[in-house]
Amino acid sequence: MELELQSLEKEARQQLEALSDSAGLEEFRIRYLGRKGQFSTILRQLGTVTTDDRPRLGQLANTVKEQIEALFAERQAAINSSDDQSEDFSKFPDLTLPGRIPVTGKLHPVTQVMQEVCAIFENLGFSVAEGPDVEQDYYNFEALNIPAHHPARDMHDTFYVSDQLLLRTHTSPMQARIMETRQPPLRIIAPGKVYRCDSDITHTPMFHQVEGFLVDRHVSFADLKGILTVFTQKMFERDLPLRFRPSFFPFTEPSAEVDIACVICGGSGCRVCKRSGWLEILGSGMIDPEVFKMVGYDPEIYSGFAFGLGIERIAMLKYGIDDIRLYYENDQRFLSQF
Ligand code: 2NM
Repeated sequence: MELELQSLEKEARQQLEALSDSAGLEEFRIRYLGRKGQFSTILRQLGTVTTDDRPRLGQLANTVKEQIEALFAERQAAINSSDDQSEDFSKFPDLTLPGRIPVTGKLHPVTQVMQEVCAIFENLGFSVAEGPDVEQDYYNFEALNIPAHHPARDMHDTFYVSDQLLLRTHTSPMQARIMETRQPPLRIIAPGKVYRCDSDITHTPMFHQVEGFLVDRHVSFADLKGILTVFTQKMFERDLPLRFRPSFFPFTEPSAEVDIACVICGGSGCRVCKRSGWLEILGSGMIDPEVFKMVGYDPEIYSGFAFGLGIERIAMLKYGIDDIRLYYENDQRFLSQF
């Protein structure tokens, strides 16, 4: 039995050395130290040895068992702490992973196109003027030759803040304010938000405009054609055919709407241009002498032209966007494309 104990001790020490994980530890514990383990089995055999040998062998067996238990505890501590260490390592960042690309913000497509339009006119010598969104009835209508009850007010149904205060329906009130306070020669563009009671796939109650005007001595319709031709060529990045189509605005006479050959079909007719081959991109005209009289300019000395364009519409034509409401839904799948 003494020999048996010695070989068991040797075997257990070797096994302990070889242990490397907690599953192995548990297997070891059951096999040697458990209630039905090898040491318990030997201790149970003590009953079969002579009463003389029993105390010595019993003590020996207990000492060996205690030593193995101590070694086991040591091994267990070592393995658990190395397990902990590998867990700690897993908390470190994996330096082999590809980096995260930070999401950088960018300007809304409407803002981008607005800045592009302004840049083209600035390069043609125009200055930028911004004014209030809440405007007086006088500057929005009266000063622009649209008196109360004039039928042209129908096209500009808007949101009233009070009897004489409203959300501007175009940015031309700014032009009237400038003409009132400054003398020609003037080349000004007024970008900004405008408001109309309108809402469907081609109209939102708020949209963006850039309106511009040029006043000097001897300004003619040829100057208007020249400036607007250069603008459309720069904006659409090619030499598109243009059409000046007679129209009406209360503040210009004569007036013309400017069409470009359809950017989708090239002029042969499609769904976008409603089979006409042309797309309307802006309104324009020679400033009406009545507007000059309202702001105190002598129409015998000065003449000028003015124009207005809708930014959302220009951007739709430029990028082939088919529903104006997409601009204002804040959907990243749409916005991230620009
Ligand atoms: C348009 C079309 C035609 C326009 C007129 C003026 C002002 F104040 F000078 F008279 N500003 N903008 C104008 C002229 C705007 O938008 C379609």
